[in-house]
Amino acid sequence: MALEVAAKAAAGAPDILGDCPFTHRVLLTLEEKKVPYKLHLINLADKPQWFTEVNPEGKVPVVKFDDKWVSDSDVLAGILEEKYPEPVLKTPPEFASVGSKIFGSFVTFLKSKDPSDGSEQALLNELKALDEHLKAHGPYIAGEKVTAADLSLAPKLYHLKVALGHFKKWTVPESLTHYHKYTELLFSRESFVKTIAEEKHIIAGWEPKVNPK
Ligand SMILES: N[C@@H](CCC(=O)N[C@@H](CS)C(=O)NCC(=O)O)C(=O)O
Repeated sequence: MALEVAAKAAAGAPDILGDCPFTHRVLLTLEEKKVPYKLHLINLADKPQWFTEVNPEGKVPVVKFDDKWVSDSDVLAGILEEKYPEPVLKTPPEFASVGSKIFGSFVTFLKSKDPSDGSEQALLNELKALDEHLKAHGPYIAGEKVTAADLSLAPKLYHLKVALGHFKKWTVPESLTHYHKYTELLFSRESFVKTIAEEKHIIAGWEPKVNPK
């Protein structure tokens, strides 16, 4: 039976899958494990009553297991690994936190209006560290096979590419060749292509955070 998944709908387009990187991570995990699922698209600007009743925190993603809705993409990735062990996606513990500071650095730089506040350099340092890691261990974070750490990072790196390209005309330096090979591999996976939000929805999602009224 298909698992029920509540996912973010696109801002201003409630019938289209939206731009939440945490929802995307869960969908990637389901796709990689070939678990059938049924999407409930949630308009976060006007949450349906059933959704806030089963999930008072009001965040997506949530997935229904045995009549209970469970939130948080970290928790969900862990449960999916236990319930659907094939293919194994668990990242070896020594690699589990690789790249984990990139999203925070990206958001700080994206929102920054002060070119001398060091936020660009802080992001570059994190991207270079990932590039070095991939050079030593790649092509994926834990080697030849995709694991949970890659599926967590892929949507965030896609947001980085789309949002920094749009709002700052900024791109990751060409010199980070292992990083670029890695994102090409991730973004061309069947699971990713099937679950990706449109660029215009990613941009619309970031707009109020980059240019608050
Ligand atoms: N730690 C959570 C974060 C989930 C999260 O922040 N989701 C956002 C959308 S990307 C959300 O639902 N925000 C609630 C809102 O905008 O009302 C996870 O990993 O699942």
